[in-house]
Amino acid sequence: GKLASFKDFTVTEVLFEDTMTKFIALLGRFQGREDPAVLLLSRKPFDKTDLSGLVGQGLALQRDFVNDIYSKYVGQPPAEHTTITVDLIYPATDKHIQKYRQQLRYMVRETPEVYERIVLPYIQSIPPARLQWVYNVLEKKKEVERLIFEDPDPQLGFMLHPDMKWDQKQVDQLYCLAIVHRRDVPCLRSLDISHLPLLENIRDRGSKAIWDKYGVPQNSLRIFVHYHPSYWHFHVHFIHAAMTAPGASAGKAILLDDVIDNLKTFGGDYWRKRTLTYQLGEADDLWRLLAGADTDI
Ligand code: M7G
Repeated sequence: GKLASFKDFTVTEVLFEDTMTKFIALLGRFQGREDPAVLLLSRKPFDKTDLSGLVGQGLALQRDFVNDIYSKYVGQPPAEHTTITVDLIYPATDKHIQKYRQQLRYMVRETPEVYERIVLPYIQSIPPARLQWVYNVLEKKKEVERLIFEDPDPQLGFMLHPDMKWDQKQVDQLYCLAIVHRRDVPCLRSLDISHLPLLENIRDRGSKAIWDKYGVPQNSLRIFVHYHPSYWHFHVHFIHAAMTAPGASAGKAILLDDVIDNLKTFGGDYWRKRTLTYQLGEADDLWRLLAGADTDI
């Protein structure tokens, strides 16, 4: 890809840092520009395809201590092992800044009534421009060369790409995203029995495409949707079962198998009738709407 540098970038705030996963989110500005930018930096996992390069000749060592059979060093690996992943969101909206800022999380119980009265109008008020990247993908204006699989059917079809979170280097970090062609399904709540063929198609043909391309079998895939998602156009996450991702946790992820099985077992209106419990950050607009509303959540 293209090389660039952020030399005119000034950091104004550390939004979030996770020392365990080696991830930092920064807020800042480019010189002479009004709009804020969000920069996400993460360290890459060790490159297991070049282990000898990692610990061989190139690794400069400084000894910290030795005690009997135990010793510790500070190591400087060769440059190709120290690259980081950088995601830039520019211009960043308040929503992006809120999403990455360290904040308290609350659990919300969303009844169907709360969904209809508060959440649905909120979803409908989101400017369509937020989904521009999704439409760019569906219209083949972006990420064309990254396409893994497409079923072009307007009702049952979807496109499968590597998720932005995955650098496609190691299959045990696999993260792919299926985006449906139809534009009338914002989320889990919109699903009824008529969507079963769509859901099963995504599960079966998505898994098959991942097997064909990456050799990862379906029983090594954690396939789920988010409720709430960040983007209200129906999509499905495919990640390697070996991975622990924050987005795969309770209060956020619902397995696609459960989405399907509940429709089959309990009826087509299952996801419309249920109370759904999930987490929201206190900086989220929706949290403020729900917390301020005259209702039990
Ligand atoms: P989500 O469940 O709406 O929200 O998932 P989340 O971001 O809170 O998980 C959207 C998914 O789309 C995430 O896994 C993102 O990493 C991914 N994603 C976001 N953008 C802007 C892009 C993009 O431009 N390209 C691709 N391939 N994936 C993206």
